[in-house]
Amino acid sequence: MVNEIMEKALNEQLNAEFYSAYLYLSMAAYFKNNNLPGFANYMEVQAKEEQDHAIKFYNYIIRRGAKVTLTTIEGPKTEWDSNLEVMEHVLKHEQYVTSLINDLVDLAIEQKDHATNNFLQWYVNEQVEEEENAMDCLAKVRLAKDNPQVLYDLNNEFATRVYTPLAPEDQ
Ligand code: OFO
Repeated sequence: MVNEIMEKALNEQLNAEFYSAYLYLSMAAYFKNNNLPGFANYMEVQAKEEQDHAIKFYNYIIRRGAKVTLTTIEGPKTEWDSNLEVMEHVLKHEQYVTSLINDLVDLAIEQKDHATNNFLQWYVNEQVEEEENAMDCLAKVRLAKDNPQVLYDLNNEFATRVYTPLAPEDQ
């Protein structure tokens, strides 16, 4: 059982993960409209992964005998000034998500909810990867900024990203 304070916080993070999925889907649409289908593919895969992050919270809340409360998902930004601005936004967003996860861990410790703390460690590790990927993409897009050939190659590279669902034990 999780207490009401944890239940509320876990539901908020469930919503935040769906917001991340919305945000990345919005970025995918931006890239589609700007004739960068590889970039769009990268963001579509990212959006699917964010849905997995959300469903992992959903499953955990239910397993702990608490109530899932789905609420309105805020509409994300739909326009950016450049590819570079999108990638800067991705990194900033992932750093923000890391801060949300860290706050949740702090709360679980404060509430002496060791099971939830343990559950959240998956997200702590995931955020290391998320920030690393975002930094990597940003560095590549910086290189491509004034070089159409690099941009073309990068678009092809991003086209190869494939969605892999979470393993059943991680869902
Ligand atoms: Fe991008 O890691 Fe979840 O939100």
